[in-house]
Amino acid sequence: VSRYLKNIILAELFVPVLLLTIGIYHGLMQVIYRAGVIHQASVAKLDYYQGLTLHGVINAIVLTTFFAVAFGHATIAFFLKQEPGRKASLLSLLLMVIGTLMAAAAMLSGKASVLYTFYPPLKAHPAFYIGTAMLIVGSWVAYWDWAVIYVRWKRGHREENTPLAVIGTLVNFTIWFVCTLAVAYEVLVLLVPWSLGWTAGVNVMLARTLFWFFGHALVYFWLLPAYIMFYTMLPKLAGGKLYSGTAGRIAFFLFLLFSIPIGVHHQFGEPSIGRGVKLTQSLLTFAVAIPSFITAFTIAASLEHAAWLRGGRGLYSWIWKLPFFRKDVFLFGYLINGLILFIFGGLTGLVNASYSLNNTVHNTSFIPGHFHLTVAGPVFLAILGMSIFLVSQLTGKKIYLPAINTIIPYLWTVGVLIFSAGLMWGGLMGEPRRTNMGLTYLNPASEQYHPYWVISSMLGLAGGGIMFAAGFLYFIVFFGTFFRKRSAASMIDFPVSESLHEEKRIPLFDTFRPWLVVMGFIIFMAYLPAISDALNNTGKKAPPYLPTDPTPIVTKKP
Ligand code: HAS
Ligand code: HEM
Repeated sequence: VSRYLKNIILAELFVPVLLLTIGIYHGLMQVIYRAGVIHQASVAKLDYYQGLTLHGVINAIVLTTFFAVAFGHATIAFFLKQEPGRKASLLSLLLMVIGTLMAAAAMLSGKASVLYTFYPPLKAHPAFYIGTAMLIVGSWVAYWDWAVIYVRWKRGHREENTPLAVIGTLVNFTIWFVCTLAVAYEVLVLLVPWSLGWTAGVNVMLARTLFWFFGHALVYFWLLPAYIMFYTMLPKLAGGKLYSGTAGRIAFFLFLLFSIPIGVHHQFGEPSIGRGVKLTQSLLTFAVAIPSFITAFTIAASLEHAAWLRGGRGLYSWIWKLPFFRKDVFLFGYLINGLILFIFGGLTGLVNASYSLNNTVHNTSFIPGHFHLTVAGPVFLAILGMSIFLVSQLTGKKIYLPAINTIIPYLWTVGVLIFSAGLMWGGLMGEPRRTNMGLTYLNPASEQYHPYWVISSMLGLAGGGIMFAAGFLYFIVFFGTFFRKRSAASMIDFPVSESLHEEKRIPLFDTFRPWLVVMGFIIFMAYLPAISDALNNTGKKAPPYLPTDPTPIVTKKP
């Protein structure tokens, strides 16, 4: 790689990981508040909701977007043997960094405690919305540049299968581009004018519907870089081959079809949207699980094949032949732990998606239980592992504390399993999410005290503490590697999995056009009625709440 691209990618890893220190600190604070260890509205001058906003935005929006762009640059350069344009990659980086700094300033000054979903009627300073929009536009710039590189490459390689990692990257950013159009509209047309005081109010239902058009596709934008690693690198790291490259292509294209038209599954409880739309999108949500099931079987088969090559035998005992703790293939440990967590993350997702079951779990701590098994599972572990891998290769520096690096993903996984088990168990007993329970339900001095949730939230605290410890060790390894002496030349050399079977090029699975047409059609059919409902059925005023109290003010004084 050129020095230029190297520096761009390194900046795109360094900036979000530096901010992640704040994000992880607030994760720990969240479990402390939740478990009722402290009974305060703020700690170190940072308010509870301010901290929760910093936690969600930094971990789930900033880190993931920067990483997807950095990894995309590396993937395009490595697999297509052509570096992204200099001007485009610099412009993309600058927009993302300036946007992030604006949003961070708004959050840190306490003027944007609106959580990472920034639903109105919660209102933030315009800098938060504009900064977020700049972060998104910055990622678009990189995508447009890669699309041009791809089209040029394809002209010269018509009969050649596009590398699977490139298909995955382009599918991912196409989903991202389409879904962010809705949130761009929400932010620029509805929220910014309202936040500047130019308009008196917003259609809350429309804003939420537009947000979730984006919001669930967002989770696949987080997930697909990890999937690219599972298909194109994990089998090689395990010492084998990918069982079926065609299965990978089908999975990525299915994500293109089904990632967006399912956002209403976050709005099952909302009165403005009709039952027909909710049922349709509930069923479509089951469809989006199909590419993940395909992935589960394909990757399991690839791992079993690798283990057999290493001499493993038996129905299950082959598993022990996999290179779990080998320092030279440490990335294997990060990826396999992510997959193990995702078995539970996927199953709990299917619980959420079931229209009627959703009633039981919605807005309870079951939901953060689910999503720490997904976004803080395969997604986060893939980001941690690949960020260390890329930093070490690009800077030509050896990994700092390699033995610690090998155990981080295991420690994190144990933490997440305990943490999420606590949250989900509590959630099934009604424990709410996004609530400072230390001030209310877990404060023995409060009339709202609810001792049923003591044990579950303590489990959350224990697991969260272990996650924090793993995060801390990661920072030591990441920054330790970044700042040590260089010992080799800079390069990018991904471990590339070959396909087990000779694979002929099937044109349908190597072209975007038909898939884009079907994607447009399904989105249109699923969302036209949803948007129309949101426009027509706007409700009356919601009861007022105090930020310190989860019950509406009116119910207190009947
Ligand atoms: Fe979700 C809420 C449904 C996947 C993230 N989800 C959320 C929220 C987040 C999130 C952040 O339908 C909260 C939003 C908020 O703040 O309100 N989710 C699903 C479904 C899936 C799903 C059906 N979610 C994800 C992923 C996420 C994520 C991925 C982040 C990256 N989710 C929902 C619903 C809600 C929701 C409802 C709204 C709830 C509410 O009421 O608010 C599916 O895509 C899951 C499919 C996955 C599988 C698993 C496949 C398993 C694999 C592992 C194989 C293992 C191997 C290892 C091979 C079917 C691939 C073998 C091991 C050896 C040792 C050999
Ligand atoms: C929310 C803990 C790491 C993404 C939360 C909540 C807790 C928590 C307790 C609040 C649940 C609630 O009351 O609703 C932790 C701990 C972590 C950690 C202890 C590690 C030390 C992560 C990571 C990610 C993440 C790595 C993503 C990459 C989120 C998101 C929310 C959240 C998106 C939702 C924020 C909101 O409701 O607005 N976390 N977390 N967390 N966490 Fe984490």
